[in-house]
Amino acid sequence: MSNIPQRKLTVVGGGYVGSTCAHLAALKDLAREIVLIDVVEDRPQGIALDLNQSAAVEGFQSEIIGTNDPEDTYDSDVVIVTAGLPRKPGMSRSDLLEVNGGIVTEVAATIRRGSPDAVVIVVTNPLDSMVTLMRAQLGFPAQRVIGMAGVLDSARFCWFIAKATGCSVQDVDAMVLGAHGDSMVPMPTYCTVNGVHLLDLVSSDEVHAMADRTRNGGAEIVSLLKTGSAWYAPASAAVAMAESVLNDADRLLPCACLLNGEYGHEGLYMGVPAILGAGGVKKIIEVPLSNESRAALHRTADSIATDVQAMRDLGLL
Ligand code: TXD
Repeated sequence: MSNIPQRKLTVVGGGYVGSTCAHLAALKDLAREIVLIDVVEDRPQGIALDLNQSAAVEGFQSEIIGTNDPEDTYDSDVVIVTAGLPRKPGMSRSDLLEVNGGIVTEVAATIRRGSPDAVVIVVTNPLDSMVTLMRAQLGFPAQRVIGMAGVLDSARFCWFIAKATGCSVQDVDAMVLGAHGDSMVPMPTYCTVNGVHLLDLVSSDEVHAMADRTRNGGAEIVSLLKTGSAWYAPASAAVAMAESVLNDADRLLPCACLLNGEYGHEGLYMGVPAILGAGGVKKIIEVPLSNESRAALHRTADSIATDVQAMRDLGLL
């Protein structure tokens, strides 16, 4: 008899990110049932069988259910949405707007109908636009519709800091706010290695180089892979958010949240530090900003607003 909590997690999209989310969630025994749904026939069923057959070796008790039937996702506590096309080399995230907008609209209809109390974590790109669209289509309270980007972008920054300082990545804390795109805002003044300030460890030129590499982190992997985009770190980031919600862990994580005056913006989704627990976003944390970071956050907000307007022009919103 399973002794893990009676909870249901759905992962929409059984591609690279989605199947890795299901795997990580199972390894953490995050939910009794982990539903993996995709439109491609038999694929999620095959992945689920493969994952379930790893349970005997890994010792997890979650059961993965692979399906093409939206009804199997009903009554989910948390839904991670990864359905949609990834970037190809040379594409910007915004190039995915129209096609992924259609997919997100379709997925929202199923969630609204079958999982009206769920917390929804959007992963699909272009992230800030897709989470905006998801919220509009769902009509859920904003604290229950969150975008995943900041945890990933911060984790990338952490890795570069660990390499540059020669310190263990487990001691590195880094923060990246703003849009999930070229205008994202790495925050060096909030980066520490076990309390030691980053700028006391490396030169500001090195910090700028790492911040640039972080901004370009997704594209660097896209150009190496040739087809598709990153999936291991994105899945880790999405599952960390789901875990904080399902376990009511109150982790402070950078997430795309709907701003209501915070950071000088209203009605706009943007990456900001937030406390995530039962019910989703419990609180958005406002941190003091340098003039440079404030200006960069305004620029990032402008780029998100441009994409949101493009969705309106396409008739998606
Ligand atoms: O930081 C972030 N937010 C991101 C976002 C980091 C990495 C990847 N990011 C985006 O996630 C990426 O740009 C894509 O938009 C999504 C998914 O990336 P992934 O690499 O997993 O793409 P795949 O492997 O092509 O998988 C997408 C799956 C594929 O199996 C489709 O058949 C499925 O989505 N799909 C659907 N599933 C369910 N329902 C519908 N309607 C549907 N449409 C397509």
